[in-house]
Amino acid sequence: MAASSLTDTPLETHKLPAEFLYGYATAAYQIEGSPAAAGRAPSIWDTFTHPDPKSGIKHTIDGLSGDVATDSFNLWKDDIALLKSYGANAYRFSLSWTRIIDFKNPPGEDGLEKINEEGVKHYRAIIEELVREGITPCVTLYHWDLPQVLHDRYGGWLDRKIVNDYVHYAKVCFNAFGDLVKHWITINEPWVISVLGYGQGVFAPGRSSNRNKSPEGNTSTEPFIVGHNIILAHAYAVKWFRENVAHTQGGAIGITLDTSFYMPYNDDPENVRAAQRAFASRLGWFADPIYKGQYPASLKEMLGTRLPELSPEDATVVKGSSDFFGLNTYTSNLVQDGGAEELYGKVKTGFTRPDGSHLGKQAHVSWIQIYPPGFRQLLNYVWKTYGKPVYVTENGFAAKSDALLSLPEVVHDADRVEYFRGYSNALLEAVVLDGVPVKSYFAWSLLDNFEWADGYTTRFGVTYVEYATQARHPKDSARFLKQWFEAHIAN
Ligand code: PNW
Repeated sequence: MAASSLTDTPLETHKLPAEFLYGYATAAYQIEGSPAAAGRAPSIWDTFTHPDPKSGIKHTIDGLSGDVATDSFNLWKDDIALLKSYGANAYRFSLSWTRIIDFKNPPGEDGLEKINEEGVKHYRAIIEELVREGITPCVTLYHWDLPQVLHDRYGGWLDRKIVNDYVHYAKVCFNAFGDLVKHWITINEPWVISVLGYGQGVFAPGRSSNRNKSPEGNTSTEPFIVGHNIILAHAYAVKWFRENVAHTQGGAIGITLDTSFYMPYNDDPENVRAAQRAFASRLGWFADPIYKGQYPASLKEMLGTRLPELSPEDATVVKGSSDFFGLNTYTSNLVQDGGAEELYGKVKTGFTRPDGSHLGKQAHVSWIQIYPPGFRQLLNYVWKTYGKPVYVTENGFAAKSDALLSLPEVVHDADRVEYFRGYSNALLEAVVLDGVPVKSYFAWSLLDNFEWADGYTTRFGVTYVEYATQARHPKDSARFLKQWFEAHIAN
């Protein structure tokens, strides 16, 4: 490490490379609304957010769904204009599987549904507009909106049959958009899908292994089966891409994984090992097979036969199946040994140091505090451990003020500015001082939007959305990021 901090040399000598991608991220179900438009069929998130009213169950805090969201199915041109006004040169968004493939009609003899041309046309228009505006489209194929039909047919991610359906969908997207799209993300956050969807049951499809403990009192195998099938679906789609698209159309393809930075609570060896286990359970579970060809030893040891085996044939497809390391990260955690929950590697995580101080400012959500040094260390950890260029595909903050204030004060999101100031400088330090090849930074999110189980009560946007009118109001954080990246990307 040449210098320990950027303040050792003048700031203007430090720049990100000219081709660095700076922009914002969103996801289809969180912004689009219009669930039935252009021939779209329901996903598991539509079902999850509309439970039978007689049951009295609510899966979102405010009881609301993504039916309207930020109405971006209709307002996408306004969204692109916003991106432009924020100086973004890239946009990460996801496609809705059930708008692109026609799940309203039965499958053909091959068991696969046909293309829904209307849906393809919709996304084609968005992608063309982005390219016209000089904004690089970075497309996520799967951001949690599994076709309900496939969940009903064979259990969705619980069955290996999903690999065939996912690859079919991916092929359709590569063929339809691959002339313009050169950055593909296969799947967003397998850990969240597996653990929150099939372990804790707080996300769709709401399956909780707590209801289904094995005789030893362990959590069930479902999250690990789901995780396994996600890895395979990703890898077989990439195999097809490389064999059929890469040579003619070019482009990079990879997966996005999510993690916090895990630090031992103190130097007690038990806690040092616990932090390693936390990484193995959150990140290594997916990253080790994909970048190294096998599951982490600590996970195999903890789960025994409940962790599916990666067959030699699959392992050759899985190993090396990501051109880059897509990273979503929001915070850091202090880790202590203990805790029964296998899904978290049997550790306890927190933000409070032994002396009682906190890592940083608390977000509106319980799981985030501001700790920029952890971001720099995480970028170093990922690069050293997995050896691939890093695309930061999400990073962001839900400020308390967003939930408390109303217009016009709410756009002065000082806490979010503090977060982005710290994290952007940490990114720069990782790149210019530590030599970590970071290729992109996508802030989460372009807009306040449907924040999954939090409904609309949690706002991550750099743009305030008045949901009654869909009016968009740029927050101070949008101005901050625009200026920061203007100053720190080389010409
Ligand atoms: C990510 N956790 O989800 C998703 O990719 C986004 O869709 C989401 O809106 C954003 O982060 C903010 O939450 C996560 O509990 C959800 O650790 C939960 C966790 C992490 C990421």
